Amino acid sequence: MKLLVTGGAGFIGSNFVLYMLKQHPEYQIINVDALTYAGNLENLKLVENNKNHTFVKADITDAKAMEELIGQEVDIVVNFAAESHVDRSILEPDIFVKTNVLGTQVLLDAARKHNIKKFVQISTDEVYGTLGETGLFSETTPLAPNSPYSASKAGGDLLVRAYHETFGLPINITRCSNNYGPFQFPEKLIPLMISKTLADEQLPVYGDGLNIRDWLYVEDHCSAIDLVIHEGRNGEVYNIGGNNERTNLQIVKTILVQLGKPESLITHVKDRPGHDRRYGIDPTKTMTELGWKPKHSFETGIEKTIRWYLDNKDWWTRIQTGAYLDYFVKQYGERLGDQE
Ligand code: NAD
Ligand code: TDX
Repeated sequence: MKLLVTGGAGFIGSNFVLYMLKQHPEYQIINVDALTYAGNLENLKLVENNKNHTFVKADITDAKAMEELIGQEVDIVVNFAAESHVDRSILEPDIFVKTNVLGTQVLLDAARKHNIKKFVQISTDEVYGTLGETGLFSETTPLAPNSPYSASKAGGDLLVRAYHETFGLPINITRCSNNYGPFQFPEKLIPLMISKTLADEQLPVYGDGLNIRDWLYVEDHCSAIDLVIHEGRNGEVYNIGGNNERTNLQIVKTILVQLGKPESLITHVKDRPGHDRRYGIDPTKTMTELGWKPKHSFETGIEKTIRWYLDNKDWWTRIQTGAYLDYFVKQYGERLGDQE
């Protein structure tokens, strides 16, 4: 089996490559990534010398490059490549449309041309918009994205659906809740708060901190995708989540307790525009149809994650330089001067 994994130097993509080469050592993986600010080859050190892993630096919007790669007898395309950070999409929506919509369409065309066996689109629960205090997102919840990021992901999903309906391309779409774990770029809530807590810096909590996210340890997301690849029914969408809803304040306080730091580090800052209040995934279909079950509770997952960031300080301190710092000032400079 030959897989083309896009975005495999990013957070979930690199975890997935490592997971698949462990679960299926005989599979061949072509890993294509443009190495944007979020792509980091250090994540793939463990498989650097693995003959079944080939890394290619290329952009998924490059039609010629994608056709050449998929033309190498690829069986399955798993598309992780994306611009993934909501705050960045508010500052710079255009690159989100380019990568998440156009990039997906370029891949779909190449996949169609070479008659691949399946195209798996890695999407997100954010395409469903926001929930009130009750209810959960199911696969039939209407799409109602609220940020340029989630709108661009929904656009990608709709193209995947259309290529299935119009051209008969075999596809699955997965929609997972918030992931956390090793190799997550320290702009996202959990690694950002861990790194700032360790530096005794202010912890910027948006608004009242009572927005709710549904958290899943990244390895459990990878095991679900593995099942979708092998067992997913053609044309179907699968929601992935572990029923671990927490407010942002609960997350931050958990990190503070585990690192033995005071709550006085918490700083409420101006809210994210269009900030979705609550996400919650109903994973029943993935669990009953595919037999998927997450291995980690939030408690075991967060403990493992904090341990990883403690043990791999070099990894994230190296990231905290150059382009990342420029972005950091643009994103937080104003907010930290505008405390509530
Ligand atoms: P990430 O930002 O860590 O990684 C994205 C990767 O894609 C990076 O390695 C980057 O270099 C690469 N990339 C970006 N633009 C590219 C392009 N034009 N061509 C080729 N490569 C490109 O993101 P992540 O958190 O690992 O998310 C991976 C996927 O999972 C995304 O599609 C995201 O929408 C989805 N998702 C993420 C979460 C989450 O909580 N992080 C939850 C559900 C779904
Ligand atoms: O500094 C912060 N302070 C804060 O209060 C940051 C970075 C975030 N937050 C809040 C905003 C959200 O309510 O924490 C919550 C989580 O924020 P992010 O880590 O930015 O994630 P989110 O916006 O929920 O989106 C994530 O989950 C779904 C991923 O980034 C997406 O790629 C994925 O699709």
